[in-house]
Amino acid sequence: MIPVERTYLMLKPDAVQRGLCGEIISRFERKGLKLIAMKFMLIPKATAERHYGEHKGKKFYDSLISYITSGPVLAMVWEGKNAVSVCRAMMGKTDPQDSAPGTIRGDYGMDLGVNVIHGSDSPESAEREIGIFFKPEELVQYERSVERWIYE
Ligand code: D4T
Repeated sequence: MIPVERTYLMLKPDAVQRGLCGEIISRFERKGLKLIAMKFMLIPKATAERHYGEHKGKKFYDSLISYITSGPVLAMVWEGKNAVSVCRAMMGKTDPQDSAPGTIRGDYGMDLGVNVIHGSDSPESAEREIGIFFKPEELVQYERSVERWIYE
């Protein structure tokens, strides 16, 4: 039985502007996670406010919304065993200054407000966030022949 936890990952405007998307996607591919959806988009302000609703009222909220809507992002859904926690570990801490080398934010980021990537923090958040950015029919169902070399 192939595990199917899903997570929502988003390469933020700084990752797009700096040309880091290919390298970062490669990390998730090489790890063994399965890509099931991808969308290159400018996030409408209302969508950004929905996505970051939990931060409304915090002092960094306005700058967060203006940053995430400042240029295109690459929205993705990845699937795999414990996909949420595996991807969070690969991303590193929220603040790139605290992120270990070898993590995405540790390798590519310098500052908290420009931290390269978003990843869901729980399976429940993942379902919510996937629903904000994708229609159910945009999640692509397919078989990978390599699966038995990734999962025991
Ligand atoms: P995201 O949601 O972008 O993946 O980040 P995290 O899940 O790792 O962290 P978060 O929700 O606590 O923060 C969301 C987003 O806000 C920025 N931020 C955060 C900021 O600019 N200043 C701050 O003080 C904090 C706490 C960074 C990530």
